[in-house]
Amino acid sequence: MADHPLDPALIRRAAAMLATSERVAVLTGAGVSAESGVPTFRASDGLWEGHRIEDVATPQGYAKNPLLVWQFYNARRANVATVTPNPAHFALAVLEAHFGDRFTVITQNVDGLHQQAGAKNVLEVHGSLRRTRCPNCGDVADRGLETLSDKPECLKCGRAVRPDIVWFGETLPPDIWQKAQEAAEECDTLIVVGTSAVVYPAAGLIGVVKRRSQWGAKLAGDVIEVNLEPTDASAHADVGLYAPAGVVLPLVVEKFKELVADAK
Ligand code: BV8
Ligand code: ZN
Repeated sequence: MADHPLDPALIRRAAAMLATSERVAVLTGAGVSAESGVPTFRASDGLWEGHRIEDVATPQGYAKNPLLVWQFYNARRANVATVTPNPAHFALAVLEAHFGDRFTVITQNVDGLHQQAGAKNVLEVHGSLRRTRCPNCGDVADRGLETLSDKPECLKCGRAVRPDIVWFGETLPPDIWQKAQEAAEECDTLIVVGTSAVVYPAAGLIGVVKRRSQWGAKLAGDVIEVNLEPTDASAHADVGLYAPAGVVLPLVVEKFKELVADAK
C-alpha cells in the first residue's frame, strides 16, 4: 500500500533527510511540469500528441520525415511558451538557494521550467526545446521559444537544423551526463520527482545512489520519491510521497526550513 500521500510524519522524514544532507541531487521527469500544463510522455500511452515515438523522437524518424518532426517539436515549443513554472519548480529553487552549489537538478525535461523558476545548477540530460543543433556545422543555437518554420535553417551555415534534443537510441551529451553521474555518486539525498523511471540511462542514476556503497564510494544515499503513484523506482525509495509534486514539495521545503531554523 503506498504511503499515505500527505502523512505529516512522511513529510517530516523527507525534510529531516534533507536537513541532515551536505549534498542534494534531484532527478525530475515530465511529472514535475504536469501542473504547469505540459503534457507528460506516459499519460499519452507512448503516443505523444497523437504521434508514435519512433516517428517523432528518433533519428530514424527525423531522417524519414523532418517536416513531421519539426511540426511535433514546434507544437511542444508553442505549448511551453504559454506555461509557467509551478510550485514544485519553485520549491526546488528554494532548496537550491539554501544548498548553493551542493544542489544539482538533473532533469529529463526539455521545457526549461526549472531555470525559469530560478534554478541555476540544472543538467538537461535530454536537451532543450529552446535549442537547435546543426548537423552540418555543429552550431548549437538558443532560439528561445519563438515560432520556427517547419524547416528551420542554421543561423551560421544556412543548412537544415534539428532540435537539440536527445532522441531514443542517441547518447546523452557526455559532459552533462558525466556531471549527472557525479551528482548521483556524491549526493547524500536524491529526490526523484515526476518520473516513471523507465527511460535509461537517466533512470539508472537512482540505483547509483543506492548501490554505490558496494564499490566503496560513499555510503548509499537516501532516496525520496515524489509521484502520483509508485513507479519502477519505488523499490529504491526510502520515503515515498504519492501526491502532486506541486503540493508535496512546498510542504517538504516548509518543514525543511523549520528544521533548519530550529537547528541554528
Ligand atoms: C540510449 C527527449 C543508447 C525527447 C527523451 C531499444 C532501442 C533503442 C533504445 C532502447 C531500446 N530499449 C531501451 C533503450 C534505451 C532507451 C530507453 O530507455 N527506452 C525506454 C523507453 C525503454 N534510452 C535511450 O534511447 C537513450 N539513449 O540509450 O542510447 C546508446 C548508448 C551508447 C551509445 C550509443 C547509444 C536516450 C533516452 C532519451 C530519449 N529522449 N526525451 C523529447 O522529450 O522530445 S526521453 C522522454 O521520455 C522524455 O524526455 C521524458 O522525460 C521521458 C519519459 O520519462 P518521464 O519524464 O518519466 O515522463 P513520463 O510521462 O514517462 O512519466 C511522468 C511521471 O510523472 C509518471 O510517473 C506520473 O505518475 C508522474 N506525474 C504526473 N503528474 C504528476 C506526476 N508526479 C508528480 N506530480 C504530478 N503532478
Ligand atoms: Zn550550420
